[in-house]
This record gives sequence, C-alpha cells and structure tokens, in this order.
Amino acid sequence: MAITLHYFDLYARGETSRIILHYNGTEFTDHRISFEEWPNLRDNGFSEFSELPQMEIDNLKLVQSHCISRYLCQKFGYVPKNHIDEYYVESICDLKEDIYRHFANLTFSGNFEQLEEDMQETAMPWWLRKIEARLVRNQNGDGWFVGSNPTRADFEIFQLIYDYLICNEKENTYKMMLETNAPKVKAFVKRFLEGSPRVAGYLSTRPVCFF
Ligand SMILES: N[C@@H](CCC(=O)N[C@@H](CS)C(=O)NCC(=O)O)C(=O)O
Repeated sequence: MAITLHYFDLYARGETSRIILHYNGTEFTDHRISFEEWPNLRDNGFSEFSELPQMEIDNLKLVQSHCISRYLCQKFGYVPKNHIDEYYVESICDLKEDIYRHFANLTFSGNFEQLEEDMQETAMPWWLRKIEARLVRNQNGDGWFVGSNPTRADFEIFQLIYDYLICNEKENTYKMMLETNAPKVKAFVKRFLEGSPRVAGYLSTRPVCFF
C-alpha cells in the first residue's frame, strides 16, 4: 500500500492525518507543496475539488481533510463502538473545526491584535473549558475523549492543542491559560505524547510551520 499526503507546508488541515499515520506506524510520503507550485497544479486538475489536502492510497484519491482523517481512523480501527459514541466523536471534531476556522480567519486577515486577545483572554479559554468538560465526561478525563480507545476525537483535539498552544515555544505564552481552563486536557496531551514515541519523534523533527 502506497500512501501520499499532498498538502502545503502547514499544520492546519493536514496535520491530523500526518499524526494519525505516524501514530499507527504507517509509512507515507509527506508531499509538501509550495504556494508557488500550487496554482499550476490546481489549474491542471491536481485535486478533485481544487483544494488541498489530498491523500492518495494506491489508485484512490481522497479529498476533504475531515473525510481523510475519518477514513484513516476507520481503516486503522480508531473508531467509536456505537452511534452515541460516534456522536460524541463527531461533535467534538466539529467544535474543533469551529475553533480552527475562527483562528484561521483571524490569522489570514492579519488581525493579530484580535487574534492574541481571542487566544489568551476570550474565545480560546471559553472553548477550552467546553473541551475540558467533554473530556471529563468520559472516565473523569483521565483517558480518551470517547470510550476506552483512541478515536478521531483524540487525534483532532491533540493536534489543536499541541499545534496552536504548545509547539514552537507557544507554551511560554499559553501555559497558564491552558492549565487554568483545561488542566485535564493539558494532561491528556502529555499522556498522548508519552504513549506514542512515534508521534513524539515526528513532532520533534517535523518542519516548523507558522500555522
Ligand atoms: N473543507 C476543505 C477545505 C480545504 C481548504 O480550504 N484548503 C485550502 C488550504 S487549508 C486550499 O487548498 N487552499 C488553496 C486554494 O484554495 O487554492 C478541507 O477541510 O479539506
């Protein structure tokens, strides 16, 4: 099985799938497309919806980031056990999408003052408390987000917290905010990393991205 993930040199909508593949120990080609190369590829039908990410598995081409990460989780068995658990997985993943869009819009609009205020004082602390409450609902917050095995919820939330609040020295800025609003989520991220040397190894050597 040959897997290639085509995406920009960003975390954003590609990183959860990269993390799932590393977590599972599945070899893949991490094809990072430059912003200069992209218009030509897009205009020549490189991906079905003219967007990235796109994942190729042998002759299959998959698009839409959440559908790709969901496909990987299903393929590797990181799936909820019943419909209600599936609801808990999908709803926290949708919340992550809301958070991602909010901060992506601020980042790409260049409104960095508002971005920092929302990150440190308003929107992010508020969302973190919601995520904390969801985690605590299952096994008092000392396990996975849903049930007793990893699901897409864990990969998506791990990526959100790690990439936007911890990595690349961000911890210096957001440590107290994360600890105050979501102590169990913070512990979850630590536990996730300790439990996956493959992901920890990847994160310590991956290219540094701004978003
Ligand atoms: N809903 C899509 C959104 C994809 C998307 O917005 N991709 C952006 C990068 S994050 C893109 O391809 N931008 C380049 C373009 O639109 O030309 C997904 O989740 O995959």
